[in-house]
Amino acid sequence: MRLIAVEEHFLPSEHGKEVMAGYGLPPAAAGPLADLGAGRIAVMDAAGIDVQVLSVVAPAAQEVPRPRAVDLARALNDRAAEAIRQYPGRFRALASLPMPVPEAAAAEAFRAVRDLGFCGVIINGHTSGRFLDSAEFEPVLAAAEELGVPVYLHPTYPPAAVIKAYGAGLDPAVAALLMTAGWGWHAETGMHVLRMVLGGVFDRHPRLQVVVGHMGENLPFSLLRADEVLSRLRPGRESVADTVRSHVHLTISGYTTVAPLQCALTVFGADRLMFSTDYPFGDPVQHATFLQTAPLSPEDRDKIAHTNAERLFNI
Ligand code: GRE
Ligand code: ZN
Repeated sequence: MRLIAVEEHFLPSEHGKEVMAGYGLPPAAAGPLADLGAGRIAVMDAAGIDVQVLSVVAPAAQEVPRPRAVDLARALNDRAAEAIRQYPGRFRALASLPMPVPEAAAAEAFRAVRDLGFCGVIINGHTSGRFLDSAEFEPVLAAAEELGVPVYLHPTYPPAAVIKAYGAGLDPAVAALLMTAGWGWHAETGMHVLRMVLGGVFDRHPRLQVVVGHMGENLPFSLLRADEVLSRLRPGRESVADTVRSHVHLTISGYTTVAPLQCALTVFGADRLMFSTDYPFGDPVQHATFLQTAPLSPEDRDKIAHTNAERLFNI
């Protein structure tokens, strides 16, 4: 069974300090993130992964002061393009974008997809506290829609006000994890998707497709509750749940237990779910074993393993 993993991170060592300034990475991640060579290919082979869709770890170029963000995003994308050339068929990539300069971000999306052959773009949550329903990001969303590629909406570190409010009174190391991979990232990214719906993004961009990781960033569990509360605000219009289910795809990254998988399948269906491992934060063998052993029909397993990604990302 062909296996395509669609949320797989890298970070060239020469850009590590600049991308992660002010944020902490697990120290063990630095080596695997920087490796786009034989070591990464060996990890993929050991897990039976045929293709990694590469993306720079959050926040990539998003919190770098302009205009430097523009050159940084180009350099990061050029590095991914080099890896694709070096290992034909094993890598594809999502473009990192200089979101602080939206016009340049749109231009970089065009360059990455048209000139470098990338299969989508990745946006790491808010940009200095501003979300994708904000008018300033319209050129970026219009570019993705025109190019016919999905926007991977990945979590990032929370806005300063959130860190202050939710971190108060906690050990800083505990607060840092609670507000990110331990819970907050998933709450915030699910909320970001709902902001996009309520802010009219999908009315303005009816062909736009978004991908969220982490088994749907809490959306499968809470979408119908949100629908009941929020659809009342939009009488006569498509329901919030239907809008989400026609514009959002999910990947499993970091979730390797059956209950969330079944919830995602029940609420979103097998045509909108894809495999990913969140490398190097998730273990590729654990994720691949989960996909192989989870209670799925052969048809659904195939869709999740590769056919959905082939269709959505044109791989
Ligand atoms: C992720 O990309 O999802 C991630 C990080 C850092 C730590 C944990 C994690 O970027 O899941
Ligand atoms: Zn990730």
